[in-house]
Amino acid sequence: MEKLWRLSEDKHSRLVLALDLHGDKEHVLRKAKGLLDELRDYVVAVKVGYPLVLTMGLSSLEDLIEDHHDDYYFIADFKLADVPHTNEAICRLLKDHGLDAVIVHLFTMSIDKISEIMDVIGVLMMSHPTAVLFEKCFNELLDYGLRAGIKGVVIGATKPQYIKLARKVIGKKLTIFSPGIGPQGGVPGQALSEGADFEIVGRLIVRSEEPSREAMKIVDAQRKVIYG
Ligand code: O7M
Repeated sequence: MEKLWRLSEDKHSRLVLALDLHGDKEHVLRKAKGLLDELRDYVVAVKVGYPLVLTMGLSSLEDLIEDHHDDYYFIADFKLADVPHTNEAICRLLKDHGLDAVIVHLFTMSIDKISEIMDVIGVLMMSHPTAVLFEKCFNELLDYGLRAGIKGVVIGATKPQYIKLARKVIGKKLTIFSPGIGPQGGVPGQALSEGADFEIVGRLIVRSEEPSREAMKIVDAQRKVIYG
């Protein structure tokens, strides 16, 4: 994850944008491009998922990534959960389309080879209240992820006790990404103070009238935690 950490150090930011846009295709194309043009001083990585890709199409996404390849680390959030050879085929295609990292589920125990293709981030603890199976399997999922060569994990900002626990177990071995800030209840900077490395933020920024002002406020809160 050298690219991610290099961008983070250059920008003094730990902000990952969840580019969760859908609706009218032309509007989404304009909005996505506008946000990436506007947020490059504050946002380090961009997470793209099904709503965006199913709206804009893969070739438009490829163009967007090509235009901003040096500004952001691009994360494909398709939460892969297939058999090994299908996961591998998907990752090769994602890599060919310019993505830097992929988010996968760990419980299928089918991701061993994909860490050779691109950076892999495993879902360890989801942010919604009913994600109780993750709590039951926390240690096993983390242990498998480490053995499979993942580089990062996702732990919801709404579950701070698991951020703390994971950090204690893994030390500096993995990068922790934490979503669930704003509408889901997390407060900017709080997950970092519990031990997370990056905060994933969607609606707070993409639905704001002033996205760069919102991003700046979040990064200010993060800087207070990181630099004091
Ligand atoms: O800031 P929000 O709530 O608008 O968006 C949060 C983003 O993080 C959105 O893209 C979700 O799909 C994602 N997310 C969670 O909200 N909770 C999780 O537990 C996991 C994710 C995620 O990104 O998983 C990889």
